[in-house]
Amino acid sequence: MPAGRGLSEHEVERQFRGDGHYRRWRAGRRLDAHALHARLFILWDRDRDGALDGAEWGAASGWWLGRDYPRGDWNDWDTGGDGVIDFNEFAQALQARGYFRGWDIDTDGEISFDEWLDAIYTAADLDDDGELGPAEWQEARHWLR
Ligand SMILES: [Ca+2]
Ligand SMILES: [Ca+2]
Ligand SMILES: [Ca+2]
Ligand SMILES: [Ca+2]
Repeated sequence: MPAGRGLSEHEVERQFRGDGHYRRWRAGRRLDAHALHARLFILWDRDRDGALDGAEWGAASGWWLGRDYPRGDWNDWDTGGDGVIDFNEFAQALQARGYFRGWDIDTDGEISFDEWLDAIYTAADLDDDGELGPAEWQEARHWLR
């Protein structure tokens, strides 16, 4: 990346097209709402124990929901009240926030590569200046693993 400027969406697209990221999200199927929720759950569940604790939820929700989706309180997510967020609670909370609808711009029920890239880029561009600086890019790579 040239000094003093960040990555444009086109440059980010070049990084991701072909590196298998989007394919992993699709997992051989359509990237529909269930597949999106399933992939996000894996990415939010940093210790991979099958549930989100408060620290995992706090860190991941800030980046993934950003300014576009209301996060709400822990109790809105852990509706069962057992102290962790399981997959069903997670999927319900995202659905209540219109998360999939926000990604599925053409409303055809699945997330295309371009829609996926748009959503990732919007989340990653923390200062909303239309490009990804080194710190923004590093954080995006962290959340996408
Ligand atoms: Ca966990
Ligand atoms: Ca729970
Ligand atoms: Ca779509
Ligand atoms: Ca930026």
